[in-house]
Amino acid sequence: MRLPLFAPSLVLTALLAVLPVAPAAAQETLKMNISIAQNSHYGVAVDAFAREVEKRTSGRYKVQNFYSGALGAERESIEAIQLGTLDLTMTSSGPVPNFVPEVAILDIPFLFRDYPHARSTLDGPIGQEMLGKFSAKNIQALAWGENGFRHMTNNRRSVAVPDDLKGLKMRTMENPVHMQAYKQFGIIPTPMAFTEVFTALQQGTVDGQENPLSVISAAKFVQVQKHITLTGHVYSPALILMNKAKWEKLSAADKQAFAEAAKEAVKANRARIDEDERRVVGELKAGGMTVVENVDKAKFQAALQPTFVEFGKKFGQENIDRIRNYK
Ligand code: EAX
Repeated sequence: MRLPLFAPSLVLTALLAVLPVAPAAAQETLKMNISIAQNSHYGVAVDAFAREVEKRTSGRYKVQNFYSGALGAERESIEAIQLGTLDLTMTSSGPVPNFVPEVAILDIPFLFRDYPHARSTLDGPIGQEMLGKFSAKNIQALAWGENGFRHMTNNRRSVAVPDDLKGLKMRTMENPVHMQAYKQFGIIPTPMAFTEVFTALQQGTVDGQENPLSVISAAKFVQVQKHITLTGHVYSPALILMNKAKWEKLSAADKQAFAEAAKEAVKANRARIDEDERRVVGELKAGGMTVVENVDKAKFQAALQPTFVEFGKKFGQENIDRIRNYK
């Protein structure tokens, strides 16, 4: 059979339609990875970051976001940023002390009174000075973001007092400060990457976990956990990190653009947390979880007293007090 004469031109037209149009100016796409879902307090932040970077560099830089640990968990992301195989991440402070030990002081339980205290400390000289510590580790820390105050969930029992935590097998972050404190509670800490937690809870590898309401909601833990207690036992900061060589390559104006974009990201991040703090408890109750809301936090704090003495020696009590009393 003879092919109709117009066939080649049709093929050409079809091909042209699917070929991408070449960009007018040189353009670089940077990869950014987060370990939790797009519909989350990190998702809104990295989306805002991408939007602002593109806008503020007139499209010369684009940020392509990957969610739910598509390019790895948090520790892997930080390693990849050091190596330069990943450009950017927003991560909790969880695995960070393994890279920048000075920052571990922020992971001490009951260090911050409330959100305004934590935010103003991180935005002020204490937080800004700590951001500078990353550069010796081949990382440019663009900004402190936020993960939130962490609460305990589990499948064994409703936790009202610290003694109720004894013997619970809980997934913890790969964070030495958290693990030391949770042992003091009588918890059996099982460190693992966040990307493995849902399955571990579902299969009963661990009884519980602890995370801010924003994470508990984004990860749909209501499907695999029965009890939550609003212990608010530790504030969990987050960070926007970038490969240092990529940062150094930016012009002064582009550095400014990235820094401003990071600020916008943090705004979106904190606004979503404020909203989650109002919304999520209702969502968990509606999903069938028992919620212990009125917690005698002083009891939980008192239970950690021996650990606080240890932390005082390790980090310097005056450094801890400087943060505790920051106004
Ligand atoms: O960064 O690992 C964790 O529990 C973190 O809080 C979570 O992934 C968000």
